[in-house]
Amino acid sequence: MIEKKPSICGICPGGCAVEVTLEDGRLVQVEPLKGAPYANLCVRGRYAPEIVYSPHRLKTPLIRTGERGEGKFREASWDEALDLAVKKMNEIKEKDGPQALLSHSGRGAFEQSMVEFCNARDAVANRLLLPFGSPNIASTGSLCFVSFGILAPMANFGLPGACLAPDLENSNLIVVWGTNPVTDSPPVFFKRITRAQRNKARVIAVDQMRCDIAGRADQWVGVRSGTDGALILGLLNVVINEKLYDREFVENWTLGFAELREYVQEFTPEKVESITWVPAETVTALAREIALTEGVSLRTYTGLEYTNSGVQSIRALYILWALTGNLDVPGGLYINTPSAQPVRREGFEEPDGVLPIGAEKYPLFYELTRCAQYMEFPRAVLEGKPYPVKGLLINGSSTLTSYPQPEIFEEAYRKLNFMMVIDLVMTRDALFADVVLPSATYYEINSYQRYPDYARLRRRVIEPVGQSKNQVMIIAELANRLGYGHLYPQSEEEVVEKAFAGNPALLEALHDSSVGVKIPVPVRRYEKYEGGLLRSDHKPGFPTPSGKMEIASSLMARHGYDALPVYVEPAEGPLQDPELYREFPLVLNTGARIQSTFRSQHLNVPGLVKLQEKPLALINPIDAAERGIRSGDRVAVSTRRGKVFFYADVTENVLPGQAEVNMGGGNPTQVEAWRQANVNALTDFSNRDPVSGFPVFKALLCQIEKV
Ligand SMILES: Nc1nc2c(c(=O)[nH]1)N[C@H]1C(S)=C(S)[C@@H](COP(=O)(O)OP(=O)(O)OC[C@H]3O[C@@H](n4cnc5c(=O)[nH]c(N)nc54)[C@H](O)[C@@H]3O)O[C@H]1N2
Ligand SMILES: Nc1nc2c(c(=O)[nH]1)N[C@H]1C(S)=C(S)[C@@H](COP(=O)(O)OP(=O)(O)OC[C@H]3O[C@@H](n4cnc5c(=O)[nH]c(N)nc54)[C@H](O)[C@@H]3O)O[C@H]1N2
Ligand code: SF4
Ligand SMILES: [Mo]
Repeated sequence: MIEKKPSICGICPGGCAVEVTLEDGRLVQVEPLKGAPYANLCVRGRYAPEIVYSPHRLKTPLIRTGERGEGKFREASWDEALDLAVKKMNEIKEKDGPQALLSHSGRGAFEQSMVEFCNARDAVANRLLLPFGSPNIASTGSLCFVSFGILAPMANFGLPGACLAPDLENSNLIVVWGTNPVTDSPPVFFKRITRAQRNKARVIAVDQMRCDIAGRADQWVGVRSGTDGALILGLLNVVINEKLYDREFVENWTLGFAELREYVQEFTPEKVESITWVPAETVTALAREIALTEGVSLRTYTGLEYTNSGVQSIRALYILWALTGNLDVPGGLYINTPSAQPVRREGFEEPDGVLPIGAEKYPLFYELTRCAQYMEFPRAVLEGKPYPVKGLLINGSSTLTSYPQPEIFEEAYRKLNFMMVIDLVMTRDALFADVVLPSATYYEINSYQRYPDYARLRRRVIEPVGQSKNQVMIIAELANRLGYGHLYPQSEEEVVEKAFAGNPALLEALHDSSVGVKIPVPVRRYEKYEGGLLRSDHKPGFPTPSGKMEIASSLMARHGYDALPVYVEPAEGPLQDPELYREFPLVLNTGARIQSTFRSQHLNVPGLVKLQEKPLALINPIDAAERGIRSGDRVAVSTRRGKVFFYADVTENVLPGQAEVNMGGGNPTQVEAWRQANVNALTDFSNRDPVSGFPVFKALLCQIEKV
């Protein structure tokens, strides 16, 4: 029997509206849902049938029988596996204290009900361990999003990044800086940018390579990886010295302008050219265009996060937007009023008297996320600093492919008393676990999806594969066994009811609708800082300690960082380490997204692998010619840390002197070429942004040779 149903894509948390085709109850095809809002469908979504029925899916709980990392397991029942997990957790608690357990969640744990019922807000760390007594909740927020989405905007404006939304529809100029919206999931910004471009908005992309969006932009500004901070200070130099800034805004709403004016003097366009490789004329022209165009919006994301001055560079970028009169004006960087989404906090207070690991080393990260910084996990396990950690729970994350120098994390995993992994497939992390639990995909669960202006129910499309379960229910079962199940919903029905508890009429409408229901959105108001709309006391200004936009940030200063958005050269870079540069003469950038994979995922799905069978190292024709390299050649990419093999893609899309290398390889179920190519064996565990603790993934040095 063939059946078509409206549904929500179940492959990533993007929540695209789709129509699924079922043949005798089996998912066979996915298409965009015609006429519905948010009906995007990326190539990964199209391959859903191959993904959900992959032979690599975990089917039952597993208990380790061999050595850690060896991959020997036996099947177990849910009861046996969960009982064992809870027994081990309680043993650690008794012997070493509850803080000796840490949880880490990642990109597989972002489904909305998971985020809202199981995670701490913003940093998406699973808070299961808080009632257990441990403050050690961590997530990929230790290396993603938090710099751009929390630390930088909070230091400047007292607002999270979610409040800063480019008003693309009204822009005359759109600057896309260090992000490739084509790979967003879903690509909502990309669609909006394309539409704006058709309506005559000019688009400029500032990127270390000619990424998709840069190829479609009116202008690509190619910048040496990791040097955006200098470029932005150079733009500020021109804007300030040519008096192109918004004087009224500076006088009334900023703190620290005079110090900034003095600091940017050294960043002349000529000096900036020598640092960033962006021609001095381009620096001057770009500064003038941003300052003189009315309605300039900005979209940025991860491209600036992974350098030695990541947080500061992002702060500088937002400051440039504000000073050029582009903050909260039509066509500019619009400020959404802080949202009043329900936060389920009851029973989830942080335990007293013990801070999560990383809190002392990265105090601002801790203050604003209340999470552990996972980069400090190996030290806690291997050196007992700041105190010993003995147990680890991982959900929806592949840390050994996503964190730098996986061998350091592996060494820590070998020393643990207990480790558990919840995933769809056997990851390299899972090989080290005592207990491995099979998660269902989002096609196999009941839940809901809220968009800014729309809501839908997620209705189970197919039965869970094998004995896999909805991860929210797995967490709830663990909580039950730990004695605090009352803090969690006990069924999927309860999840949905609780999610819309504040709006029963909406829930009723959702139950009656197969495609979803519109939600009213507040009318737009600009320059909200003047009208007291940003602060909880309704006074004019920003919700910062001074009430101003803090160019000189009191929050940064209070934690011992530079108050100004200072630029620091990449620690492993041509200017900072000329001797190393002779040995490793290419600037190394890693991990720009490709469409067919999602970080380490889908490299075991034949249809998607076919789209890019091999992990690539992108290199400019000039550098390739010097090395006798042609596209398709097997090449060794080496850094101070090691050597990994990739395949060359010789392309003008990367700047001469620089290389872009694919990320995601290194997991046991992946096809051979990718499995052998974990780029993070080349990146550096110790080289970090001192504010966020994020690893410097995007500004390193390498050599590439033909094999
Ligand atoms: N060198 C370099 N390294 C990087 C980056 C880079 O650009 N360069 N990017 C960084 C970034 S931005 C991030 S966010 C991290 C990615 O960090 P991770 O979150 O570790 O990334 P993924 O590889 O996507 O791993 C997600 C895991 O979740 C599983 N999963 C998928 N769906 C589900 C589900 O429904 N339930 C459960 N339980 N599991 C599920 C998948 O099988 C997969 O194993 O990597 C970082 N690492
Ligand atoms: N298909 C697909 N989609 C994904 C993911 C995936 O793995 N696959 N990952 C998801 C995740 S975890 C995240 S966090 C988001 C991230 O979303 P984005 O931040 O948009 O990620 P990218 O597409 O890698 O775009 C980053 C851009 O920054 C550029 N860049 C890198 N370093 C620098 C630099 O130093 N300066 C400048 N100016 N540019 C630089 C890169 O060349 C790249 O074009 O995407 C998500 N979407
Ligand atoms: S972006 Fe995510 S939700 Fe949308 S189609 Fe792709 S995989 Fe599915
Ligand atoms: Mo990410």
